[in-house]
Amino acid sequence: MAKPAAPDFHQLESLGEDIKRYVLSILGNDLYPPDPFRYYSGLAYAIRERLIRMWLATQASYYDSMSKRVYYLSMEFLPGRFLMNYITNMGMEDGCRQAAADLGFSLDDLAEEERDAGLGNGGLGRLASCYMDSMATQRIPGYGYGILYDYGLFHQRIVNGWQEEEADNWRRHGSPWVIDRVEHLYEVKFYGRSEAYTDPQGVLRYRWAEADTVMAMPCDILIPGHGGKHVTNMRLWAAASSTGFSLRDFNQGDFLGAMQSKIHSENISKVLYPNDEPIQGKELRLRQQYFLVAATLRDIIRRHKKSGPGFDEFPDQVAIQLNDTHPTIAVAELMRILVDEEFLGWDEAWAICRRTFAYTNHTVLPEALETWPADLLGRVLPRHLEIIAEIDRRFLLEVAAAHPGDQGRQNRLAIIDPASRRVRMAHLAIVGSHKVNGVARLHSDILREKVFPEFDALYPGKFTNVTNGITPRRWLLQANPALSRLITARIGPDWTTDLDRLAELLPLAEDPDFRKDWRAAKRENKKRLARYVLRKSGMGINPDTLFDVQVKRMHEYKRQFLNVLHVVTLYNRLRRDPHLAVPPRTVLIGGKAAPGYFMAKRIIRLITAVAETVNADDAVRSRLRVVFLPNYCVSQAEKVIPAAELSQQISTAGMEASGTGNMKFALNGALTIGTLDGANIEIMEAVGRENIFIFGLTAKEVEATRAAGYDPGRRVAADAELAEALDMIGRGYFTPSEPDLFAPILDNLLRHGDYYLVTADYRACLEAQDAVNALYLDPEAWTAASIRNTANMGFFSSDRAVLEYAKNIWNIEPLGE
Ligand code: OAK
Repeated sequence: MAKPAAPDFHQLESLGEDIKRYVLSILGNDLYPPDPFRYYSGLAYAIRERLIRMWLATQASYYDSMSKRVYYLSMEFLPGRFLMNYITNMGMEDGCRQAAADLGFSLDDLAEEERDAGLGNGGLGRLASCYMDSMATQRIPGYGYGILYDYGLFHQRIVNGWQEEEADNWRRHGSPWVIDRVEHLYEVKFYGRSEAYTDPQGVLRYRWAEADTVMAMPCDILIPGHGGKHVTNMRLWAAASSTGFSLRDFNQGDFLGAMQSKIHSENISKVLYPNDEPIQGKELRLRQQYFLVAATLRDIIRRHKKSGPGFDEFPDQVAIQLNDTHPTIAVAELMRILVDEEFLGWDEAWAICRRTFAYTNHTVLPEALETWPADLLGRVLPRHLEIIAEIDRRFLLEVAAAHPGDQGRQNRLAIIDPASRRVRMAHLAIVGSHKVNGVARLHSDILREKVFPEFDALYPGKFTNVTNGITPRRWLLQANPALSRLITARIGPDWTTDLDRLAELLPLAEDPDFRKDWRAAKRENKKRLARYVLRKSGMGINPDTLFDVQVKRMHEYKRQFLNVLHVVTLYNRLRRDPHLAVPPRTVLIGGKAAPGYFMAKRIIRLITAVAETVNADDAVRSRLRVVFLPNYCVSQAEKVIPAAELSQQISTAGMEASGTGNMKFALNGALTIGTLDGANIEIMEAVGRENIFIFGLTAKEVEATRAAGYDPGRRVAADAELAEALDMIGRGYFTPSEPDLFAPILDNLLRHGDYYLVTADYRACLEAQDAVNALYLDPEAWTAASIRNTANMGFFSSDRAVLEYAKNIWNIEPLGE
């Protein structure tokens, strides 16, 4: 495929004039002095105008096709920045560079002015955004639906070594990409009660009485596919009060009282919950979930009715994908609409529901399986609790018929746990869907065999796997121009939409000239990252050292602590032997901790403490540097990942559902050091066992080790280097003024059984790191392995993933050209 030709309506000639006009007319600003933020905004509006024209031009074909559509419901999307992604996907890069230069700016500097749209916590939200890009590129007719939070994920600052959170008011300076559709407001109800009545035909029916209402306003963000021929819409709902404010209270002088109900309503879309695991029992979170679901189903049904067919054809026209259990109340809401408002019979409505919904599970952490107290759910959504109880009653009859007399099984499978009276959202999602998928092969096996085996027995064939993927447009083409140019020069540009084509690079791993160019591209990215680190933290890092990177949310199961133990051990070895034959290293670690996650915050403090000590030690500082990268986010990932040489993916086996960072690193030529967890296993199979550093217990061994009663003390006693590292951390070597700071981390390890098995995998991790060092000392062999990583990553494109969903779960054909 040749580079996409810019369609006429891109109108690159007038771009410069358009930018200036927007600075004046939309921003109401002077052109002088030339302020980069103003010019970024002007450019953004100029792009937005072209994008809307494309959207209108392509919508017609979309509607004409009358094809089935998928609705991807997610409480989180994590798009990051839009400008460069739009420009690359629309094929406007050269024109935009020229226009920016004519105005006295570099396009890259303007792009740096954009704030990330951080409307997600991590993996689940970023995956949703990669899927939007791939649906647009692969012309799969669909929509993303979510919430337009006023405040996204907090900004992380490091103050005296500790994480501090700052509110992320991402729209404060305007958001050119968000199109408010004020004309399509919907009402969403909460509270009140369910009221029985008899209709004129004498049938007993139910309605929702005395409810409060909140308005849902759709705000659209358009997502252009690569080549600019197809645009997908991400519709995010913003909450608005239905009543404005109480004039009566206001006139009586109670201004704050008058604002109360307005504030209560608008709180719904105020802020993203900053946890990367479910939030239990928070009423506002439940209201957010229902708000998304109610507004979205109204929109879907409106569109369905407009296109003609009745409800019996609904599942042939509509597929709804539940991104984890967060939007699962949709099962009860669709039943409510069909039975209470459209007057369908229960069985008919239920068949429609089950054929419409599918559910993706993104975690096996037991503490992360979402449940709601029935009382709370019944107070906020009274009719839904009744409907869930009825779904549960009928479902348990099915279970009883299959396993007569097995009350234990009924209790285990029940949607409403009879013991705790909590609603198990995963059970509702499984019962109400036709397919349930995990996000990597191991994860899907664990779901079937360990987490939901009795559901799997009851519904053979319902459980399936779709291994995650990432978009090669953002994560290679756009983030890594140096490597993309090199790849395109050798194999042409088609890899951007057909990632398997990267396999054509394989023979080039044997070509010394190509390896040299490959190393030069990596070095350019390392220099770019070094400039960034210098700018952000004032610290110089050396591009001629091994860049060893672990960036992801801070969580005990991800084992940033194991990484620290390796660093401390390496530090000790270097202090003992300054001539040790290992390559100099820069260890970069970044990630946010949930604000209430005590242990994760302590681990950040440990990393910053170790960094302070190591970096200040003249005896080792030329051989080892440690950097904590504050505020890890999508735009930072775009700089860090292309520069990485070693990618740390070291979770306790069986605990990371898939991981997607692992894919981004390998695609950019980093070698992985990792455990046999999540998608690491499939990455190993793809790139070859000799091009990856695998270590540690397998998921089955983790289970067996725990079952046998693991004793970390014995392991520590038998390993002098491990004992030394733990001892230094435990007695305050890195924080002499606060020697007990890390006692809680060590207690967890040594007194509470080391649940994440850090000590069990320590020695294997060090041996794998020895192999890393040995290979890195042979640059030609390392580079060949790096090329083989990139060349074998075709499978991990999100294009492949969404096409699998379309075929096996949604039953949707991509639209033709
Ligand atoms: C967040 C909240 C609740 C449940 C799961 C998550 C989540 O982010 N899970 C992550 O999803 C990613 C995308 O599937 C996976 O790659 C990660 O392994 C998983 O932790």
